[in-house]
Amino acid sequence: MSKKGLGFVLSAIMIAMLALTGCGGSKATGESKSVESSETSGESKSEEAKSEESKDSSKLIVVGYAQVGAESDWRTANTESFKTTFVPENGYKLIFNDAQQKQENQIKAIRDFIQQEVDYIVLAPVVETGWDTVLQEAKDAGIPVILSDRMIKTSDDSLYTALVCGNFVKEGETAGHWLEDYLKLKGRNHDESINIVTLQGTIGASAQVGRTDGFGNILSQHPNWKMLAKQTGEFTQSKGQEVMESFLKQFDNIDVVVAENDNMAFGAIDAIKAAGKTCGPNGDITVISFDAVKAAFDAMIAGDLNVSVECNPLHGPRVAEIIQKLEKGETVDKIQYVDETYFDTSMDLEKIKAERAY
Ligand code: GYE
Repeated sequence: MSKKGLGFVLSAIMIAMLALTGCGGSKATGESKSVESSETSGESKSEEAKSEESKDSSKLIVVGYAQVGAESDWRTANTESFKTTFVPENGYKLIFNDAQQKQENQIKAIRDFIQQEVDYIVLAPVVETGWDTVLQEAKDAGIPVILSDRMIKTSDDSLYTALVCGNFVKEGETAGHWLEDYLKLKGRNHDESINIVTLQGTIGASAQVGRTDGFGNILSQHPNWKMLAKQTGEFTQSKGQEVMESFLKQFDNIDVVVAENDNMAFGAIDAIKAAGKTCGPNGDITVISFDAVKAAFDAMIAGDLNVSVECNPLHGPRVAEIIQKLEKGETVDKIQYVDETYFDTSMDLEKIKAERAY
């Protein structure tokens, strides 16, 4: 049980004792909701209400989230998912930190969380390596760490309690299989060279490593697929555009661009158009990307993007479920991959987009 969990039990016992001695404690527990609503209505509170409120906030499970940054639409949806899940009404207090894509900032945030004695630390690790020291510090402080979105490389799996993320190698393989099918459909045979460039994510991020490796697994089965160049676009639209501009200057024979997220694909599409070329199902260059955020559906509907391999950012409720189980002393699966699919222009995209949350 977490320290706050223990505090909850202790304060429950105290409330029960007050009720037995006739001090009105049991009535107060029932009033906690109205205390919250008087807070939002801005009415002045009685001393009793104020003291109930502080009891209430001491019951909240405190979660520190070391977020990567705000580099993409996916990331925005992920942040939103945490901010709407870990709210007082659900029994949580969230301490949110945006590390601006820098590992040193995430390490500092984790140390701050330890100092603040949070109940749980959630980490979306910007890169895979370099976490052992700080996670050992969290372990020594008795604070469980839940990895969300990306994985880490460590020789000591006890440094984290659970991991929930997309299966990035599988996503990369899905992209490769999609290209196999697409080329077949287009009647492009095995003798023809298929020239590919890749806009990679943040180098060393598990989302980058997995997608690059997964696509590479399929590419290695096709001697006619040529990887002309791979370079990072840092998962951002502006960097994606910049790198694609330089690829287009270096190579005049690009058939396919693999962008390791949607935002880099949007940048690549702008660069392709600025270079006087066309892309998408009816264009010169086939564009493959990952995430499948709403703007990717728009780009497919507009005929600029061919396919987006899904990566679901809504990890807030999944992490909350893990925390609830841990609070009850139940065991949780160490690694949880989210089921994912892909979307391309052969589908009814308007309909699918309307049903999606991000
Ligand atoms: O694909 C990208 C984001 O880690 C899965 O990070 C995530 C990736 C996502 O910036 O858009």
